[in-house]
Amino acid sequence: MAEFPQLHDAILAGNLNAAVAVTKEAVEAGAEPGDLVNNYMIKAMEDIGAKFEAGQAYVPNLLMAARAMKGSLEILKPMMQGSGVTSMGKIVIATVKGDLHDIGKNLVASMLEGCGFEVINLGVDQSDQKIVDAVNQHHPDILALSALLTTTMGNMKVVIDALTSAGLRDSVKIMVGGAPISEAFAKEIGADGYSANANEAVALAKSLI
Ligand code: B12
Repeated sequence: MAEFPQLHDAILAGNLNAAVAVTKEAVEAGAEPGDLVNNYMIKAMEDIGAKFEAGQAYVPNLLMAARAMKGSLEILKPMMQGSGVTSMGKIVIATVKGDLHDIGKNLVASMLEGCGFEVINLGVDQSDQKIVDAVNQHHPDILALSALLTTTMGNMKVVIDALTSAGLRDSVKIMVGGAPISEAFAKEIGADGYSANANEAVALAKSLI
């Protein structure tokens, strides 16, 4: 199987043009989107995160890496989406208030869409009120919440409490994820499920429905 280390390096360096070019080349060479995402792209984001933590990279580097990752994902997204003819169920997905991280959430959304779910992606920094309004409006089978910061993960509980107050908690299953989230945390806040990555998120969504 062909290897594409340049894809990892382009995202790590935050080089959007190179990331897009290598992604296109890889697709033309017959690479599987899942292979590119899991083996090169996510690895590059982990590596830039580790550099940031070690003081060897700064916020602009994170932003550039994120932009390159998104550029590659845009090319792969159509290949990850199914025919959309039948729906496995409806999912509203959002990153909670105060949190601007959306790469993982969008990856989860793309995988879910690819596996036949109808996905309504609310975006980042979504308040409990906005999320409650969306649940009220769309009546999803599942609400999927993402948080990447230890300072914002508590807002998942705020959303669950707001749904309970609005009398909507029992109408929707709630799944949560993001780097600082764990199974234990999901249980603690009263969510119905947690998964560590986009592949497992699909299996989880199927099991919840
Ligand atoms: C890119 C990035 C940014 C970008 C985000 C761009 C964007 N559009 O998303 C920018 C530059 C904006 C950013 C800003 C900040 N960031 Co930042 N960021 C990252 C970085 C490097 C990568 C995140 C990422 O995209 N990973 C790749 C994706 C694919 O992985 P993922 O998000 O974890 O998602 C997967 C799973 O978690 C799961 N998942 C995710 N969501 C969901 C949802 C559900 C329902 C399910 C089931 C699964 C699931 O599936 C996904 C796919 O497999 C991480 C480091 C890291 N290694 O995580 C730091 C990191 C998250 N950031 C961090 C920090 C500190 C910040 C800032 C505070 C920095 C600053 N001083 O300004 C700000 C906060 C801004 C804000 N208010 O949100 C810290 C968080 C520390 C902590 N414990 O809270 C990290 C861990 C870096 C570090 N090592 O210190 N960041």
